[in-house]
This record gives sequence, C-alpha cells and structure tokens, in this order.
Amino acid sequence: MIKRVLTTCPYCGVGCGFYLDVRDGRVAGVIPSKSNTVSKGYLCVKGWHSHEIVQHPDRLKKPLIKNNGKFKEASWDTALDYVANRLKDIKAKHGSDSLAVCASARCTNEENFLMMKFARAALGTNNIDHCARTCHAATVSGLNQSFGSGAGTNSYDELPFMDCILIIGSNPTEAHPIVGWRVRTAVDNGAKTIVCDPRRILSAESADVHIQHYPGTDIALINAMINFIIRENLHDKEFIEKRTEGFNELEEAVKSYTPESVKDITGVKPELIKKAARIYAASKKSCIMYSLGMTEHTVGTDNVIAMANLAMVTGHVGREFSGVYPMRGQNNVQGACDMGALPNVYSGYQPVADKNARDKFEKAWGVELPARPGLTLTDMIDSAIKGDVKCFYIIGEDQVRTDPDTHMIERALKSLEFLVVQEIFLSETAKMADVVLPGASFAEKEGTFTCAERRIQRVRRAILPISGKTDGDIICEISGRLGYKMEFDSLKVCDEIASLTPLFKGVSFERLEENGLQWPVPEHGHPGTPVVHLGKFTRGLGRFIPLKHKPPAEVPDKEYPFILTTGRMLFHYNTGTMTRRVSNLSREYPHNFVQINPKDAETSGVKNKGRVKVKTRRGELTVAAEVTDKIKKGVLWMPFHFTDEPTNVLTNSAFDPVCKTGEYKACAAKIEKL
Ligand SMILES: Nc1nc2c(c(=O)[nH]1)N[C@H]1C(S)=C(S)[C@@H](COP(=O)(O)OP(=O)(O)OC[C@H]3O[C@@H](n4cnc5c(=O)[nH]c(N)nc54)[C@H](O)[C@@H]3O)O[C@H]1N2
Ligand SMILES: Nc1nc2c(c(=O)[nH]1)N[C@H]1C(S)=C(S)[C@@H](COP(=O)(O)OP(=O)(O)OC[C@H]3O[C@@H](n4cnc5c(=O)[nH]c(N)nc54)[C@H](O)[C@@H]3O)O[C@H]1N2
Ligand code: SF4
Ligand SMILES: [Mo]
Repeated sequence: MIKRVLTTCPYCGVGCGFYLDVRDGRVAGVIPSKSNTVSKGYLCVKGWHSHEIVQHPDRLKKPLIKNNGKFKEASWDTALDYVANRLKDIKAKHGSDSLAVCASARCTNEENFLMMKFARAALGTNNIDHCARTCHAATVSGLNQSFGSGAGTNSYDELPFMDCILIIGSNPTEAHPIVGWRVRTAVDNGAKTIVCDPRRILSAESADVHIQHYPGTDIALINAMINFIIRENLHDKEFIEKRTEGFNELEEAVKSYTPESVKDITGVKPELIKKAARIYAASKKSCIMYSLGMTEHTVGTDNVIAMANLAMVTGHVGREFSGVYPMRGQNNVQGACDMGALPNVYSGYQPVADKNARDKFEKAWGVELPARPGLTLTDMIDSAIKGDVKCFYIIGEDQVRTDPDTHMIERALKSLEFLVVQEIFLSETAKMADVVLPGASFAEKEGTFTCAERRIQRVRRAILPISGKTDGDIICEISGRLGYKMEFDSLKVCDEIASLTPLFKGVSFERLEENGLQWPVPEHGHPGTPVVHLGKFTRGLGRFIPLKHKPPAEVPDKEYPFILTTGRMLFHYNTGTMTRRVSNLSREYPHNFVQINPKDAETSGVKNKGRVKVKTRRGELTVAAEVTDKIKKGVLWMPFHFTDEPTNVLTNSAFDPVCKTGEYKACAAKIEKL
C-alpha cells in the first residue's frame, strides 16, 4: 500500500511543505510540494532527508526508568503511574512552584497548548518555558517595546521584490535555506544587499556591502547608521511625525555615534557604514533580516530595539515590501511562544498577571490559576542549583548540549530530586533523567506548526506513533493521573485555542487545509495577515528607544585574546540528535572544528586541519582548526552540533537582563596548538 501524506518540515522555522511517501506502513521518502506557498517545490538537504530519522533504530520505543544508575524498560502504565506519583509527592512536599516544565519548539501548537495548560492547571505553576529563551526571546521583548507585537512584520513572498535587504546576524543560506533562496532571487532581480556579520558568509559574497564588525558591537554600528541617515537628511520625516514617538531622544542619543567614532569599537571603516546606511535608507523597498547574531547577547533586547529604530527612522516598516524579518529558528518556536509555553503569558500573549485574562482561562478550565509569572529557563537552572526547584519535566529539548556553560547545566540537573525527559532519541539530557518517556516524531502526529512568517500550517500523521503514544497523549495521561482531565484530540484543541485566543479566533483545521493562515486571524472567515502594523502600530505609535553601546559580558584580554562566537551550518541541526543520524548529512561534516583567520593562525602557530585546544574560563575542547579568511581577525567561530565534542562547555551563561537569553555569540577565548 502506497500513500502520500502532505505535511510540514520538522527542522527549521522556514516551514517548507512536502509529502511523506508511505509504503506498507513505513515512511520511505520525501517529495516536495509544489503548491506549498512557502517552499514552492523546493527543499533544503535536511528537509529532503527528514524521513530518515522516523524509523531510525535508535528511536526510543519504551519508557525507561532509572534504577541504581541504570535504565530499565517499563510498561507505559508503570512509567506514567510512577511519574504522576513523584510529581504529586514533590508538589505536596514543596509546593507547585518547585516543579518546572520545559515545553518543546519541535512539537505541535496543540501539544504546546496542552503543555502550558498542564503546567498551569494540573501542576499549578507558571514555571513553563522553552528554547525560545536561548534564541529569539529578545525579538519578543524588543519588538514588543518598539511596535507592540513581538513577531515578524512581513512575508517571505515580498523578499524577491525588495530593492534592499539588510542581513544582520543571520546566515540565511545555511540556517534558513529556502528563505536564503528568496534572498538570492532578490539579488538576481537587482536588489542590493548589505550583510553585517563577522564572517564572510555566502550571502556576503554577493552583497553590495559586507560589514565585518566584531561580535557584540551591533548597537554602535546601527546607531552610527542612524546618525549618518539623519545627518544626510535621509530619514522619513513624515513617517516619524505621523507614526512614531520619541524621535528627539533618539536623535540626541545617536549624536555621539558617528561612523568615524565607532571605528575602534566595531573595527569597520566609516565609509562602509555610510555606504550601507545610504543604500538601506534611500532604497524604496527596504527590509531588515536578522537572527541570532543579534539576539544571543547580553544586549539582545537592545540590539532588536536598535533595528526597530533603524526601520522606523527610514519609514521601512508598517507597509508591504518593508519591515523586519526575525528568522525564527525551530520548526515551531513561533508557535510554542504563540501558545503561551512561556512563564508570563497564556496563548496569544495574554498576560497571566492580567486578572481579566486569568478569569477567562479559569472559567474555561475550571480551576484556580497562579497569578505570579513563573521562572524562565535561565532562572529555572539557577533555582535548581539553589534547591528551590526540585523537578524538571523536559520535553524535546537537550539542555545539556544546547544551554550555555554545560558544566553548570549538569550541576543544575544533578541537583534535582526528579527529572523526566520526553524524547524521541536518548539525548545527553535524557541520559541524566530518572524517567525517559518516548514521544513521537512529526510523522506520527496530527496538528500544526507556525513558521517565521506567522503562518500556521498543518502537520499530518503518516504512520502510527512508534512508541504507541504522541507527546500530547503522554501529557494528557499524566494530567489525568494528577486528577486534572485533559483530552488529546488535536482538532478539538485547535478549537479550544481559537475560543480562548483573540489572535487565533478565526483559525480551524478546515481553514488551514490549503496553505495555512498567517496570524492574526481575528474573525471567522478573516483571510489572515501577511503584513502587520499597516497604517498603525499594534501599540499605536511606534516607539523610538535611545540606546548606548555596551560591550559583551566578557571581552578579550591578555589571557584570553580572542572573541569566540558560535552558530550553525547547513548540514546539521542544533544538537545533531537527528541530523547526525542521517548518513548523507553526517558524512559531510562528522566532526567539530574552529574557524580562525590566517593571520591569527600564523601568530598562534596553528595549521589548517591541525588539532588545537580552545579554552575559555569555563572549559576546554580539542578540535581541528579551519584556517580561513572568511572570519575576521581576532574572532573564532565554532558550530555546536557535535554531541561528543560539545561547544557549549566553552560558552558564557551571562544573559540579557530583560529576556534572559545567554551570550552564545561572544565570549573571551584562547587557542593552543597541540
Ligand atoms: N542548518 C541549520 N539550520 C538551522 C538550525 C541549525 O542548527 N542548522 N537551527 C535553527 C535555529 S534553532 C535557529 S534559532 C536559527 C538561527 O539562525 P541564524 O541566527 O541565522 O544562525 P547562526 O549561525 O546561529 O548565526 C547567524 C550569524 O550570526 C553571525 N554573528 C555572530 N556574532 C554576531 C554578532 O555579534 N553580530 C552580528 N551581526 N552577527 C553575528 C554569525 O557569524 C552567523 O553567520 O537557525 C535555524 N535553522
Ligand atoms: N553554542 C551555541 N549553543 C546554542 C545556540 C547557538 O547559537 N550557539 N543556539 C541556541 C538555540 S537558538 C536553540 S533553539 C537551542 C536548541 O536547543 P534544543 O532545542 O535542545 O536543540 P534540538 O536539537 O532542536 O533538540 C531538540 C530535541 O528534541 C527532540 N525532538 C525532536 N522532535 C521531537 C518531538 O516531536 N517530540 C519530542 N518529545 N522530542 C523531539 C530531538 O531528538 C532533540 O533532542 O540551542 C541553543 N544553543
Ligand atoms: S529550509 Fe528549513 S523548513 Fe525548509 S526544508 Fe530546509 S530545514 Fe526544512
Ligand atoms: Mo533557535
């Protein structure tokens, strides 16, 4: 029996569509969907191979319970009873807030909605968060302050028709390839591109300007661009007058940031900054595309606000063919945020502290709900070490490999009384658990994912869950054992979300069939919203917020003379739990490495492909060197996809005070030839 099941890619936030080719109950291949509006018949190498992890022999099939340090397989009933009893005990002994849930940006919207309902209604705590904390939390906190809504403003389909795309701290050809392809189409159509990145990434090769600044100097850079734009009278006075507030304060604040004066901070020639500013401001259809090079900093929120300032000064937002594109990372990280898998909001960003919102959810769910916002992931780690949080329930996230400063994370997880991990593979985090519950992959579920352009798309079941249960089933069964009944029927959950969330009021599975819908969908029959802030910002007037350059928490010194920054490559995905199990991906890049500039290599005596030790104040790691002029002198770059050579033993857990995202993109390091 052969069938084809139309679904959405389980990797990145682009949200490509394809068919899973199912033969005799096995997922045998992937066929791109030509009619999918996001991917239009194209896929990147990860999407093409995404079926290979589904029936991989390493998939977890049975629950595991640890006894004397060893895992033993258990029946579902035994494992679920055990987990529920432990949760009940800890709650009775230490209170609801001694429990914390980590939801999953890899799971569906419906599952994330149930996870936040489980935390709040069944466990009685707002301690719920997910990997957006390590990623684009600064986007939510930054854009919210400037525009009143923390999501991307425009749509992918506008990109090929832009006159100018400013790409800053984003590597679209590797991290969001099908959007990278749209950018390339824009270049072919004559668009000018500006790339601001310490590395000469592929997009920089065809750019009109490549600004190769030091990591962590983006505010100085953007302030200087704004300074020059105002000086050259290239700002949009009418837009500023009608649609914004606080311009005078901004103008005052950028006065001291001339392109000349930031040369020492950024390491960039003033002429390049001027050229970039002129192109971005003077082009009619200009947009900004950004990602983690901006957000993963102790000044992540301010970085995002700086970009919003730049967009508003030039009037390049709030209309078609303009805007800011935060390239959200995981397949459903936009959705996990939208569903309220966050400590301070319910679905649709309705604050838990707002009595009206709380009343509405209490009435619908029939329980009293906690009013005080819960802990962020960053604070959960700290509270675990202090002994305040006693139990983590982690779903589809591998903190041991992906949170900054691995040694500290291990310390936190070891301090817990009870750790449950719900996974599809035995990740490093799962290895530390007391109980491992086997979840289901994307190919085994019905539901929806929401991509970086706010488009909610269907995920469809190709085969039955290999472990017998989906992530949603497991949550509901534990909830029931705790005395709070929930049912996992994704269609009904979708309706519940719509009934409780104004942003999604008009969303139903039926309406998503064709090509999904871009939220807000405030009414039944509403066509969705490709461009937000049209005519008026969500908060009314767009708000200019003046900013000062602040250096990263750790800067180079005599002992640690390099700035280490980290990130991604095309063939691997985050921890590599999935891509490193796909032979066609793994064989291209089987090992970790560090990029170093030829001049630095020479002074350090490092040879291309030679073994080196990279050291920071937190740890050390031996890898191969890649000597390349693609990276700026004084900067080192490493990917973090290799479980057995884990980059995050090196990174700094210093975090942004507003959004609590760690500084993965800049810390002080040294390198030793071996
Ligand atoms: N192939 C692949 N695709 C992925 C992922 C993956 O692991 N593999 N992960 C997904 C996820 S979760 C996410 S969040 C996205 C992330 O997508 P991106 O943010 O695009 O990816 P990164 O490589 O982390 O960082 C982007 C760029 O920031 C630059 N950079 C570093 N420091 C700075 C700085 O201080 N300022 C500036 N301006 N630039 C800097 C880096 O050189 C890098 O080229 O990708 C998603 N897509
Ligand atoms: N050095 C450095 N570290 C970083 C970053 C960086 O730029 N540099 N970026 C950070 C960012 S942006 C992010 S988003 C994080 C990502 O961090 P993680 O979310 O920890 O990374 P993933 O590899 O996506 O891990 C998700 C886990 O979910 C499992 N999984 C996949 N699908 C499902 C499912 O349907 N159900 C269940 N139960 N499990 C599933 C996978 O097996 C995998 O182990 O990493 C962060 N870490
Ligand atoms: S670009 Fe992203 S969503 Fe599209 S196929 Fe590649 S990994 Fe999947
Ligand atoms: Mo991410």
